Amino acid sequence: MLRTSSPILAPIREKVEAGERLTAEDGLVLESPEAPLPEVGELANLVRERKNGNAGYYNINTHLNATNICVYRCTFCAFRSDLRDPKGYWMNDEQVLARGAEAVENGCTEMHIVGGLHHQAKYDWYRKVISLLNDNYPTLHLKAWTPVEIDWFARLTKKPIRWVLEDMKEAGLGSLPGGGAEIFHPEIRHQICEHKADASRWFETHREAHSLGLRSNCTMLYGHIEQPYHRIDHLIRLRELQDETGGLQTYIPLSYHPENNRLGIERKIEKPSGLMDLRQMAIGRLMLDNIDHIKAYWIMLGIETAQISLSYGADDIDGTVRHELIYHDAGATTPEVMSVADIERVIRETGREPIERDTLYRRVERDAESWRAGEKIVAAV
Ligand code: V47
Ligand code: SF4
Repeated sequence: MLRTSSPILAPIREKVEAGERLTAEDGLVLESPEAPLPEVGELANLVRERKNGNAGYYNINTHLNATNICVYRCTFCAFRSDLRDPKGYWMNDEQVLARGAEAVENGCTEMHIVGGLHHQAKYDWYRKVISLLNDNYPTLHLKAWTPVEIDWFARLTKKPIRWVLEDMKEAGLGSLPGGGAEIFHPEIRHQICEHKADASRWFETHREAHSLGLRSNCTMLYGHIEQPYHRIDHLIRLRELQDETGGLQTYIPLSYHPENNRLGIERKIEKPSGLMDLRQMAIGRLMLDNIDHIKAYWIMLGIETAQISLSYGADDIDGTVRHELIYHDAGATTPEVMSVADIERVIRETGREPIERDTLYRRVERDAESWRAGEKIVAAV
């Protein structure tokens, strides 16, 4: 029995206890300052426990951003660079391969690959990033390209999204990360990333990926110029896709970071508070009743907030990570990498049992020299 007692949350508490789906109106109640955060968190924690027991998932992974040069100018982005900016870089085959070697050396099961849309790069260069890594390091799962990139490749090749995904899959693509979602509602999307793939292209990409047997993740970038109803609209759209395809593995709420980007510099938007971070974590868990996992990305949240998040709906804190740029360029002060011993300690301190998973949420079993992915960890829905 829960201890929640706030009248505004009573009808929601009844639904959560009965395992019933929450409506958009319920979502707006959860967003309201009158809904006490500890009680919202308690409800989310109930759902987390029901779905994932005492598990605290992590993986051993690394990031690759093979170029930061980008034709787009998203107003929240601190990572991108112009073509002639000294900060700009574009990796060659040797540099990409060196990252693969380093990843395998460090025991990684996953490489997270996203980046800019370079003005001069041809489609074949992006394909080669995948095929080079897959051919030389076949044990690495390549979680690569957001719908923004897949849409760009479709424009470059003048082919449908499905063709691009099939071709990338043949090259070695393993799954899609959750980025590029930002805020789907056009009132906000037009202001923060007006030219890149819109909501319908984002959904088309994930829908096609799922129909090809690829799994994917999803995100929401919150805490800038959006209102609560934009966030709830975003979550409901994700829930509808999941009802249709079942291909989304995890939801990652992304907290806006204001340094070195236009929203922060020109519009003076500040970083959301830790309380806002926890509320968004909990609301994600409560609204997305059909997605198995909620990720508290420690690089972005900070280790302490990621730990608390494991009692506010999250069951995963992402990976050991290495070479992260997107959040560090935008002001994140978290370490560049966490060792396996540290990540396990961080999870254990919260009372959860650390479980190493691969990208597809299969338990990873290791001996001294090698590892293998075991059975899929099935979350109770
Ligand atoms: O799409 C960019 C966001 C995303 C900022 O799938 C920013 O496992 C806050 O999607 N402040 C990329 N957010 C990161 C991402 C991700 C991260 C970890 C795991 C997974 C996964 C996916 O980062 C972008 C954008 O929404 N972003 N700049 C910023 N200044
Ligand atoms: Fe380019 Fe992605 Fe940054 Fe937008 S968020 S400017 S698409 S790198």
